[in-house]
Amino acid sequence: MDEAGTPIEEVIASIEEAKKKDLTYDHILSSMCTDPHPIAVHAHVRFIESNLGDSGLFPGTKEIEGRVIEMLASLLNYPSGTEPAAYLTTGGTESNIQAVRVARNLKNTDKPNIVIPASAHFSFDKIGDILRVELRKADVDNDLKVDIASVESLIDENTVGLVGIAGTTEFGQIDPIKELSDVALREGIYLHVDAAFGGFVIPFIEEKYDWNFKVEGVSSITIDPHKMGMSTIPSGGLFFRRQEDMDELSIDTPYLSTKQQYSLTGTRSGGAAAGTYAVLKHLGMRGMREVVQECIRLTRILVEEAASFGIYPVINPVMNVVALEVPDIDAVVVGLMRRGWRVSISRVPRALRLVIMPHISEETLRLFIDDFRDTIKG
Ligand code: 0PR
Repeated sequence: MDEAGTPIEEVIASIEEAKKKDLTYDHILSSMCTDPHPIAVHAHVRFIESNLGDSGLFPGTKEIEGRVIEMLASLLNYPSGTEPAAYLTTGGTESNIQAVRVARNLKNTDKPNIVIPASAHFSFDKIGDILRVELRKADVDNDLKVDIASVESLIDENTVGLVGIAGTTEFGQIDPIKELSDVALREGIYLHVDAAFGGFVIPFIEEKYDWNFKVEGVSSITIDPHKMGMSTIPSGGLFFRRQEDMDELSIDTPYLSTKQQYSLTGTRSGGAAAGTYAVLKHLGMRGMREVVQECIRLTRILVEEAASFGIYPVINPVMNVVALEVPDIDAVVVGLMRRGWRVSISRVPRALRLVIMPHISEETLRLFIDDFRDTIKG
């Protein structure tokens, strides 16, 4: 740091320099985040100093967190009549860490392992390391859903939990949660569902899936408002079916205004909680459905248009994530980047991964399709 500090105008000029280097979302087809809704930004700024880590000082913010939890609980079919065991996290990574931490602590073993789909998000690789839990990766079938026989073959007496993904990061696929639940119930094992992305999509698409607390064996769920929920970052949600499971996370906080804490982080953004509340309250179910259905409509246009020049998806998209089989994929990605587009490549199989988020308009999508066609034709 400089001894003398810097005048405000110069500081602003310097942050604007950096801001210019950042991309705007409009040409980004690789992200699961999007422009937050303006009402979320307004609410976030209004609560910018609020710390949910010491919520006795911010009872209004705490109340808002409670209302967000109620709204998310209804998306998740949380058993009614009980106050949800849940809190707002910093996102999918924290939620997944905390869920696996509970699963590990509930079972008495020196050599804990969890069985996750090979398609799981890389946050689970961090979890394996942090929590010292062995990761056993189950195969996926031709539809890129986790294979139940493979899951069963990996379970042993040290298995502390199973994981299913409702909306995989790379393909937007939904694992057979009901079948995983049957295995979990039969074997008496904890089941966590990672719906970080899908949690805000599945309730609003036409096809119906078993994926949430309606499925008896589901112990906990991750759902992220800062992805398809159009909230500000960082906003994640973590829900437990049983309060006593969440109690495994409880830490005494003697000198704070509240006696105990469940979160992984200490200081916790009240702004993001307020932002999340504001956008969900404003849009309601109908507004969210419109947002999701527009993303799905555009996804279908993309798939149809790509087929017209001989490019097909690896799986028929379930949600607004498409992976396209493209010859000479690295060259195509470079070509698209030269034209200003940001796209990504899935791991297995390697395919052109595109996420059609709310920031993509039909006009933008059609410009992309034109550039994509040209790039493919070389
Ligand atoms: N679980 C699933 C299914 C996810 O897709 C993700 C993130 C996580 C957990 C972890 O969530 P947090 O990143 O909130 O901790 N999925 C995307 C990814 O990492 C997120 C993303 C967002 C990627 C914006 C790129 C980007 O520009 O691939």
